[in-house]
Amino acid sequence: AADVLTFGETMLAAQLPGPLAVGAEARTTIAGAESNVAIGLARLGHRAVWAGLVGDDEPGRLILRTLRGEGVDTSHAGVRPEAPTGGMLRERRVADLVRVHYWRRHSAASLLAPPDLAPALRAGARVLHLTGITCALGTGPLEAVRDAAAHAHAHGWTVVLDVNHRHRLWTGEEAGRALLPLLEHVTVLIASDDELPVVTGAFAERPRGEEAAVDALLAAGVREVVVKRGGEGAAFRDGDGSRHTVPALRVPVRDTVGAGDAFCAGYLSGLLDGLPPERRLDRANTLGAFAVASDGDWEGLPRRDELGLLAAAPGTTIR
Ligand code: ADP
Ligand code: KDG
Repeated sequence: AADVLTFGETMLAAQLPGPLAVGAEARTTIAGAESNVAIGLARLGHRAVWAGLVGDDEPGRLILRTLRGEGVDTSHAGVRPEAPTGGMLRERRVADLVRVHYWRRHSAASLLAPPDLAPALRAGARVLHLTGITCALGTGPLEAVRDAAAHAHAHGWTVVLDVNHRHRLWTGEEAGRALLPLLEHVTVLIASDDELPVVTGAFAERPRGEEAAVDALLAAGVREVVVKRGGEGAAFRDGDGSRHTVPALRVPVRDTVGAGDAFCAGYLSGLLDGLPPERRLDRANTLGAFAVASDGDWEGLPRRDELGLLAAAPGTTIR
């Protein structure tokens, strides 16, 4: 069986070093939070399955070819001729300000429904990885997430939910309504500190602090809560009362997009390797640092033998 099953929308992505409106040249690649996680895991030698839908088009072929080339299992991915693969464009507007545009409405990925996942769920995995992005794609994808979470929970898999709030896709209230009912199935919840209100239903009331938000999540039955704090690192708490905080690695920042997904891949890798919480956070921070210190979401992620690379002195040439 697989180590990790994940699914969601992967898009054709164009990366522009300047504004589109004046004709900046683009680099084409693929982007998608779940496939970023799958690639991060595959690079570390874990068996990751990505089970999303693409269109029967060139972007779809680029996505499947890239994932296969990275060693991600796509045997449960689907091709849908009736809808196109989604797309996104990222323009570096000024130095460190990046603007994102999506073309994902009515995309092949948004056609996902529970039957699409049945074979992958039957095949089994140790961990199910879910994100809030998939839940935001429509009622079919949300139902697919719900069914997968219930199935995985019932079969004793570890269920990991990364909140990954995308305010371009839905509001915090909408996200809360979709995500709160999932919590009963969630083993590990991963969120940025600013995303916590989405999953505690607190956006409508007075905002709660991080401590109270994590209390609420643990009370809802989540076993572990992992909070990402950007350049500050990350924190962990579980239902048994243990807590850990681990600082981020100090690296030059090139491109922060994808840091959260890399972090998640690192955390899952640590879980699969049976590491204790503090060392899971270490590996998560290490992958997050690789993502921010390199261009692209996933291109710069480490293989297992490269995990120690960031400890080298700045400016080192590896010969
Ligand atoms: P997201 O990308 O989901 O918003 P964060 O910005 O919190 O998530 O970043 C995720 C993780 O990436 C952090 O917890 C940390 O491990 C790493 N990270 C983010 N920013 C930096 C940074 N400036 N330097 C080093 N590591 C970083
Ligand atoms: O986490 C990185 C993602 O933002 C990117 O790969 C595309 O899935 C994506 C999204 O919805 O923004």
